[in-house]
Amino acid sequence: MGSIHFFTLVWFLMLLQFLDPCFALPLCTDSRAPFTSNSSLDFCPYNGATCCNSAQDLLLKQKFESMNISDSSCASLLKSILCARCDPFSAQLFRIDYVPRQVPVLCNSTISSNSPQSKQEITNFCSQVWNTCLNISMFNSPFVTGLQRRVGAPNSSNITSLTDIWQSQTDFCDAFGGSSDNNSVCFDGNPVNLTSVETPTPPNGICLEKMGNGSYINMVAHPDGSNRAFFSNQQGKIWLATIPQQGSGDTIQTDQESPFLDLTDEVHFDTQLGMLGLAFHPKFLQNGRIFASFNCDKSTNPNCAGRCACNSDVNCDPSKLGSDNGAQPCQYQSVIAEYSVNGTASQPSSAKSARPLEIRRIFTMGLPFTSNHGGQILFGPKDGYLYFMMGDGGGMGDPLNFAQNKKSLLGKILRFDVDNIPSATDVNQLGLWGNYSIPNDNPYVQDKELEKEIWALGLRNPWRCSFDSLRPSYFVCADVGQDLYEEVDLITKDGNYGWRKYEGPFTYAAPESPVGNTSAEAISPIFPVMGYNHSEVNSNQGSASITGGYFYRSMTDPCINGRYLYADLYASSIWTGFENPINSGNFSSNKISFTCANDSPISCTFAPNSPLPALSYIFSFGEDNNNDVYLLTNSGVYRIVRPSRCKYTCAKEIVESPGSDSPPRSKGDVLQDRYTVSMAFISILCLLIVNFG
Ligand SMILES: *[C@@H]1O[C@H](CO)[C@@H](O)[C@H](O)[C@H]1NC(C)=O
Ligand SMILES: *[C@@H]1O[C@H](CO)[C@@H](O)[C@H](O)[C@H]1NC(C)=O
Ligand SMILES: *[C@@H]1O[C@H](CO)[C@@H](O)[C@H](O)[C@H]1NC(C)=O
Ligand SMILES: *[C@@H]1O[C@H](CO)[C@@H](O)[C@H](O)[C@H]1NC(C)=O
Ligand SMILES: *[C@@H]1O[C@H](CO)[C@@H](O)[C@H](O)[C@H]1NC(C)=O
Ligand SMILES: *[C@@H]1O[C@H](CO)[C@@H](O)[C@H](O)[C@H]1NC(C)=O
Ligand SMILES: *[C@@H]1O[C@H](CO)[C@@H](O)[C@H](O)[C@H]1NC(C)=O
Ligand SMILES: *[C@@H]1O[C@H](CO)[C@@H](O)[C@H](O)[C@H]1NC(C)=O
Ligand SMILES: *[C@@H]1O[C@H](CO)[C@@H](O)[C@H](O)[C@H]1NC(C)=O
Ligand SMILES: *[C@@H]1O[C@H](CO)[C@@H](O)[C@H](O)[C@H]1NC(C)=O
Ligand SMILES: *[C@@H]1O[C@H](CO)[C@@H](O)[C@H](O)[C@H]1NC(C)=O
Ligand SMILES: CC(=O)N[C@H]1CO[C@H](CO)[C@@H](O)[C@@H]1O
Repeated sequence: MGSIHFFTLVWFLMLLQFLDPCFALPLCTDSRAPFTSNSSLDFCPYNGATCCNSAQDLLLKQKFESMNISDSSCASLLKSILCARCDPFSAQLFRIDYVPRQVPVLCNSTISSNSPQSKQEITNFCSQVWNTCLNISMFNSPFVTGLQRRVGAPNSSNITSLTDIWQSQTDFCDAFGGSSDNNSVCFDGNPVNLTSVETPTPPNGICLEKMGNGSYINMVAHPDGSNRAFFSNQQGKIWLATIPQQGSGDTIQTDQESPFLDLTDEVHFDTQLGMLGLAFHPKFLQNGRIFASFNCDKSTNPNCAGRCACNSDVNCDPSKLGSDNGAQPCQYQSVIAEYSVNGTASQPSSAKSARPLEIRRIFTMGLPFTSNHGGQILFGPKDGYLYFMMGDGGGMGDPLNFAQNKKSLLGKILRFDVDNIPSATDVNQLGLWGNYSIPNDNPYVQDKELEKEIWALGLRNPWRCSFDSLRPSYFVCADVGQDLYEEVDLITKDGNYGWRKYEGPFTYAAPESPVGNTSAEAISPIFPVMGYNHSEVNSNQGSASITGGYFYRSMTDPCINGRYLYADLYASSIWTGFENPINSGNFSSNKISFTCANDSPISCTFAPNSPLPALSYIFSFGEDNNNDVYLLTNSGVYRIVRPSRCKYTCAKEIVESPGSDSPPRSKGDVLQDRYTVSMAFISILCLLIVNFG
């Protein structure tokens, strides 16, 4: 097949993907993306995208048969419930973002819609299950678990009927029922079918206020939930700052002279080198643990030495790499180091500084070249593991094909357990790259040949990832492209994002490939959910670089609430991505204009004809404890504020009368508002979307 035809085919497949609302994110209960099987399953009624392979389908069939349900109506309901594991939305049905369940959430409400176009009743599936099955005996009932069980109800294995275990329909549906809330769907007996809703008019624009002049790479909200945040720069200093309320006219207060932690002596700073990541342990308030990710220089720093990513395991000979901008292979390293606030204050939350003494070196790896090494670190909000974003290590087109090589940590998202630190002997025996252990559900734990740190692969240079604060299973990364396309990916366990076989949705041919090729047939790449062509930001192909942001979950600007924000570093352009249907993983995105509020604490009226982009370089985004979003640029720190402050219209904004300063609001109020508004929005969507099966 000629490359043009193949190209057309890829486009056609993409088009199909966008037309089929049930194809995209969707996530399985094990955090993997559903896969597309080329034939229907024998037992469960799923074809196309599904979470079950034929072996899992067979297991479900055996489980169903072992239940020996005599009544055919009840049997058919139970079959659909068991098969919900195969639904491409099973992660939502089994609520993996909350407390994962044995049984999917059974739709228990008879929603009578108040929207005129869908005056329709949705079956109360939970009561249907109760009424059909209450007296029917079954082995290995999945309904023996749960609270509010009948006193003396049997625990397992015995033949039981629902009434053996549950007092009433109410008790039963309190335990297993639910509606489509929390941004999740419920199960109504049929495969989840999300229906698109009318796209709301795109927001007018983003209103910014300039909060500080400093140039930072990381902003991390204080783990204590207060109005404070940490800011770090690329040179290696971290400051603790207080964030003033919106409308107060105050700027971010940092004492430049007394940083929270100063690692500039350890950090090697250059264009793509420096302190690139900062994370606080999920239990920081108890244990005071802090983690920094940075680059160091082996030639000047004796503590900076680890195994080289270019080694014989991956057919890479460092002596053949040559020097890159004068640097020798593995002169520069990527490290993650641990620090502590212990001893600097009575409580970690009141610490104003951290001890500069490194507690532990978590990770060290020598880099083949000087670019594309990600560097961000984030703790997973659900699992508490440390995710480390690592690029392909540089070189045009990933010459050594590291990103597709599962024996290399380059071009990967890595996942570490930093709570169980093995002994030095074990670190050596296990062939680890530092002082951490491997979570036992990492995808390659069982395979001795492969790198057990890998969570996802096929990335070029993940530059800024985030977990959606409302839906932690949405782990979004922007991945910087090579020649054509900047992409945003939804990261799933063992997901392969295609580089260097694909650049975004396009096939990519590496200009040189001294070792290793991956055939297109050997991988099933997960294509980006958002992105842009280089031609959109720059007529000279080349200089574009994506900066990933956040799902905007603040109600400060209700018109961008729920949208994913991302930017181009050089062009200073910003996009918002809108997911439709909600929870589908199917996004459309628009470039959005922005301007600065006249009453910005620091003046930042952008010059209309300035040759420089308005914000200069957008390095990163940040999110505070109110879910307000910030832009970290080399011209300073900007906060997204109410659209009316820039005279943007947003119908959903409640404009307060000028001069009436609203009283300070607690985090609870803000969350409550966010919840109320998003629930109203979600319930309208759900009326349209869910369960018309
Ligand atoms: C597709 O189905 C055919 C037979 O129907 C089978 O031989 C082939 O291995 C399947 N391919 C994949 C990728 O599952
Ligand atoms: C399954 O149920 C039928 C009656 O409904 C019964 O005759 C049969 O023995 C049961 N099988 C097992 C393995 O219990
Ligand atoms: C279920 O069994 C109870 C008593 O065991 C009986 O009163 C009731 O009518 C039965 N219901 C159905 C729907 O068979
Ligand atoms: C069920 O298990 C719980 C604890 O697992 C136990 O306390 C209870 O006695 C058991 N009930 C029966 C009926 O076996
Ligand atoms: C559905 O289930 C949820 C969660 O158990 C409960 O709060 C709600 O009241 C139930 N609704 C109906 C109509 O039963
Ligand atoms: C909804 O979310 C809240 C926490 O935000 C959680 O406590 C609750 O169990 C969730 N409900 C369902 C049905 O998952
Ligand atoms: C999904 O729902 C839409 C509208 O409710 C319907 O037209 C479509 O056939 C459904 N798709 C499936 C696969 O059930
Ligand atoms: C930021 O820079 C501007 C322009 O140089 C200056 O007027 C302002 O005082 C500075 N603000 C802060 C908080 O440093
Ligand atoms: C810091 O203090 C906490 C609480 O006492 C303790 O659990 C932790 O191990 C200490 N960490 C270090 C590095 O001393
Ligand atoms: C493991 O920790 C020890 C003590 O901090 C350190 O000397 C060593 O370099 C670390 N190993 C790696 C690979 O970072
Ligand atoms: C990889 O594939 C390209 C073309 O597809 C070819 O030119 C190159 O020689 C291959 N490299 C190796 C090491 O096989
Ligand atoms: C057939 C069977 O498994 N019977 C068991 C039912 O459960 C009780 C205790 O809950 C056991 O004693 C029985 O052996």
